[in-house]
Amino acid sequence: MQYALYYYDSCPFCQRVLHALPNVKVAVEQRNVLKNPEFRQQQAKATGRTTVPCLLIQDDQGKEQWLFESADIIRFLQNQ
Ligand SMILES: N[C@@H](CCC(=O)N[C@@H](CS)C(=O)NCC(=O)O)C(=O)O
Repeated sequence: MQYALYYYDSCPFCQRVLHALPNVKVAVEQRNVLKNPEFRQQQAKATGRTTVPCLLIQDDQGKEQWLFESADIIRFLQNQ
């Protein structure tokens, strides 16, 4: 599995997730959607939304799942 967090720095909900990352057991790539508009476009194309934080979960077959809501993202990552 691979994980990528779509976020930007001034978003307080993103900060909540970012602060939780050091305490989870999986590696999460950080994708700043303001510094890299390509990430924002990817998320918008796949989900129809630009809301952050958003976690991209990719399984070993490349199948994608996108998860919104900071509390749900933190809970999900803590269970991995
Ligand atoms: N309830 C959501 C709130 C997320 C939220 O409001 N994010 C704001 C940034 S702080 C946002 O992306 N707003 C723009 C949009 O929804 O397109 C969470 O906890 O993740």
